[in-house]
Amino acid sequence: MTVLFLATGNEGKLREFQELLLGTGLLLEVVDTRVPETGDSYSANAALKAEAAARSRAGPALGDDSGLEVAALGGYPGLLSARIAPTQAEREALLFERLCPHPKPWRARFVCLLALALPGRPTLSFRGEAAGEIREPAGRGQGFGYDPVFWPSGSLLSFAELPPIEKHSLSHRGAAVRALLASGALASLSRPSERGESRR
Ligand code: ITT
Repeated sequence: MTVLFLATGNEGKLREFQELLLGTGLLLEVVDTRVPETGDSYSANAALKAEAAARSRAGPALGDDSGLEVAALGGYPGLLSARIAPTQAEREALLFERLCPHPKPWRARFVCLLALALPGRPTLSFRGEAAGEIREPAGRGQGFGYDPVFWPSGSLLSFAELPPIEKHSLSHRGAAVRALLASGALASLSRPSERGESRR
């Protein structure tokens, strides 16, 4: 089985990648790189994470940089989504404090940039987005991060309340992983015998 390293310290992301990559024949192994996210874009930060993991393990690695962008706040917290306050409860409190003066609906989107670093080859990048709105939290204790306060467009449930398979069908991460799978870049990692091809 081919090992694919995943550069993350976020358990919620790990669980989602395990679910999204089920059936690909790839074995995910976490590398907590803790690289400083000094890039000025999701794409740059995702590449920093993936390349650090690929370098340290000398193998193919994925990095995910994602964020929540609220239209009325000019895209805040965006790149800073994980860093506007020390705990998730404080991040949400800050978000609602800023949103309070603005009329509802509070339109927002999640963005996910996925970098695939392959030793000796250029890093590839895949993007996914999910449109929706911010509402009072529902489904606390389920999902992760901002899931309880985000309702994808057309859904009666928050990301936290949706069964994982339904979240994946609507989510920014699900879309980025589908783009990655469609590119064929992962298929090229597994050995021919694992792809069902006969050896000569
Ligand atoms: P890494 O170790 O992978 O960098 P992180 O939590 O620091 O983990 P980011 O820098 O990409 O991740 O920050 C993304 C922020 O957005 C972070 O607070 C996440 O919890 C949140 N987030 C990303 N995807 C999410 C999702 O699907 N649902 C809820 N919150 C999400």
